[in-house]
Amino acid sequence: MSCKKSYITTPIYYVNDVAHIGHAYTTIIADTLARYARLIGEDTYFLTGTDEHGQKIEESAKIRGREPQEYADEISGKFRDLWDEFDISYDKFIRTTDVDHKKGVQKAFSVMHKNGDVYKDTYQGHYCISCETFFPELQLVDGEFCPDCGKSTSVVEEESYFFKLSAYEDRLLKWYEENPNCILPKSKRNEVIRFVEGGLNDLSITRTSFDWGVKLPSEFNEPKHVMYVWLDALMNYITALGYGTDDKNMDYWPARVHLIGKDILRFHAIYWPAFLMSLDLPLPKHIGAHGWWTRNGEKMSKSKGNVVNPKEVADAYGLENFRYFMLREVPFGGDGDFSQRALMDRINSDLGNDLGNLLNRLIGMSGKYFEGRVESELVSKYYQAELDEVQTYMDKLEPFIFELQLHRFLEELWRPLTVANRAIDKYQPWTMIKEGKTEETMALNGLIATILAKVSLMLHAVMPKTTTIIIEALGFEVTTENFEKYIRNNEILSPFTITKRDPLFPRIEEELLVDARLEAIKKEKEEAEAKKAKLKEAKKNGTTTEGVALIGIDQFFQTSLKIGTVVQAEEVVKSKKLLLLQVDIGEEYNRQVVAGIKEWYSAEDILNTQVCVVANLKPAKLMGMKSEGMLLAAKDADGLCLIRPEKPKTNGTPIS
Ligand code: ME8
Repeated sequence: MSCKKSYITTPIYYVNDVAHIGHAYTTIIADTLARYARLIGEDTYFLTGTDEHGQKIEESAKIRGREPQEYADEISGKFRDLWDEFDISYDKFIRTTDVDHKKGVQKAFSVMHKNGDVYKDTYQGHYCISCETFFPELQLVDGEFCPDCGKSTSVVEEESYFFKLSAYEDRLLKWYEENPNCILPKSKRNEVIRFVEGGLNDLSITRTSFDWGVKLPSEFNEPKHVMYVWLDALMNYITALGYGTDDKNMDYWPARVHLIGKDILRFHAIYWPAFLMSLDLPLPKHIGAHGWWTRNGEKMSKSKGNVVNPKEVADAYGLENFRYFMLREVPFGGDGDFSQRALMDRINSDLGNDLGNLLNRLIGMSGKYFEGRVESELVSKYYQAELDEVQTYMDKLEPFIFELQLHRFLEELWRPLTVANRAIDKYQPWTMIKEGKTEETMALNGLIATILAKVSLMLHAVMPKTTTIIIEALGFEVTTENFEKYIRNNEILSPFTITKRDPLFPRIEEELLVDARLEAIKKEKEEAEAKKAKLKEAKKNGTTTEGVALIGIDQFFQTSLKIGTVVQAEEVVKSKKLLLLQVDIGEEYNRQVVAGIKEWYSAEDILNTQVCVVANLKPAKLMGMKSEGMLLAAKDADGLCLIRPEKPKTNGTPIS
């Protein structure tokens, strides 16, 4: 399945949000393919970028009080910075606001029109801004909500140009049939076929309801229309190669693989090939749709606070460990769950025990018995069976990569490591050396080095820096020539002296990322438990949870509480706190109450208002003045307020 030119793409990401683990996943798969293609000597072009037009972006910018271009510049820059930090080996980072891209889209529009595939009409439909897609009424959930994302749709009626998608049904079905691997995994191809067999409507490809998009070519004289964002976006795969401008890199076309998530398969597997047919361009070799990442079994969303930030994971666990984990953990096309436990297990077990330890064992054995020297000349004399076994595994590997079965690729790649670790346990070099079997021991070291060399070369695209360290320790370099030599031609390693080095995968014992959501759940649980314990304690002691003794109803009624009206109020001049009040509580004389409320109420505020009075308190003296009651009040950090009846009540009404 090898071809000379390899053009590999990621989706271009919307600039309405920053990158998360899903974006990183697609990009890392694409980067792995691109690195592998380069290593085996293919002329490779790897494209990624950002999708910056459309109503969704325009609204995101507006909400933040920004101009769309300025906002897009910022978020696009963040994507690019992240990919640079992640060492993503892209050859071009395209932005749909690039002038050349816009020219290319206009050219494509004109060509499709010239070829009779574009016509003008009016459109009425239910539009989901979030998905930038029209949906027929029948597909809406409860007659209103988007079947893809669940958000509310709006009815849009506008003049629009249409693409004759319906005319491509048969040709699309023929393409799927004649190219069983055009959509990977194959199960997804069946879904697409069923969808197309259900019938295709023509596609509205311009909008007049907003203007943040590529304008139509000037010859159309349609200043109100902008291109539909998916037409604009899909074209990036050819405008990046110079379509519509200098055609400079069009010889990379058709793409070897468009990597995407399953959410955007329909656009790539139906609209895109139809557009390409209309443009008389060849169709991509593969469209690879991967599954969805969840976190601890749940969909990731900002509101749940469980979105995995790829940079945080890479910082905590190591970028290349993270790459390995993502590619190894889930079968391509299936959904995957991100859990730190699973990531730690992969690092400690696959990387630490199987790979890292093997290098340590080689360093240890060659250091102890041969001053670090490793020679492979005699490997086949003593360990031909092991070499043969390894070779059968190695021969099967490459197709897994280009069929996007990266989890299988890594699974199979670990078999030679098992052969190596098993050989050490079986032949016991420490015994052999004691028995004077020096040649056999050296050959065993040669076997381990040979297996490590082969595995590291094959693993290089997944873990470039780590494998470079291993390969350099084995005395050679990562080059296409060496790939040919050691993988394709099965040559033996030249003798070399290994140097001691720190373990590549130090053991990880505890979760390194603070999981905000789990922390919140833990805190909630702890609080609930503390509350329960307090209640239990209170029950036992016959108190409230604050330790106040419980009383019976008869005890409560020993307190006489009454509604009263303040009929006279004056400030106690010498006191900062006290007001002197006369309160009518329905008795023949008014009660004098000295109340400590001056900080919050003036005499004027309280005069002629109703209050609640404790009427059977023994009189007391405050600053020499008699007080024959107390007002009910509540005081917290914000200050004090009086407790009053909600509606006017007759003075003296008992409170119960
Ligand atoms: O759709 N799990 O951009 P986008 C796995 N601009 N992958 C995920 C994911 C998740 N939870 N969430 C997102 C667009 N992805 C368009 C593309 S291409 C011409 C235009 C990945 O920013 C996945 O690859 O919404 C998905 O296809 C892509 O991000 C969508 O990115």
